[in-house]
Amino acid sequence: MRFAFLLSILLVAIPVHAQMQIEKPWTRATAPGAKVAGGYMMIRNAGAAGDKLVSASSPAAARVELHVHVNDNGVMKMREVPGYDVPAKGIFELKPGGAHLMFMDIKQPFKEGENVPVKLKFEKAGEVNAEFRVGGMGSGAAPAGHAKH
Ligand SMILES: [Cu+2]
Repeated sequence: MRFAFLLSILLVAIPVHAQMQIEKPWTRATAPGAKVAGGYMMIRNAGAAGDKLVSASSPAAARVELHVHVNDNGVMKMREVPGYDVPAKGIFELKPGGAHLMFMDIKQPFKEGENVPVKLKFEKAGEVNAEFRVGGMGSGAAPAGHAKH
């Protein structure tokens, strides 16, 4: 009984946010008039339980969708999905040609060198903020000198 009580205090005291790390969040500069942009990152789950990214939002876009690329008879297409599973002690990677955030109806062009703030919402870890570094137009990897978040 007493042990159970102590355990419950310990569980409450552990900050869950620290278990979810967002590494190298980045996006690309957009052409004038472009309305969408992709967002990429590495989600690292240091926790002992699996978690799921269920939504994302940003003041820079009307909404942010979670997309994957699927091969539809040899044609790569984007699909919206309800979430990304991040395994316990594991990673989930968003990268060009794979899973990505989709900034929809961006309010102004993304400019290289700027940061785009994004609020990520996980099923268990709750909200985690990340700054997506804007790389060059058409770049295929995270911009160099990227700060770790
Ligand atoms: Cu997309």
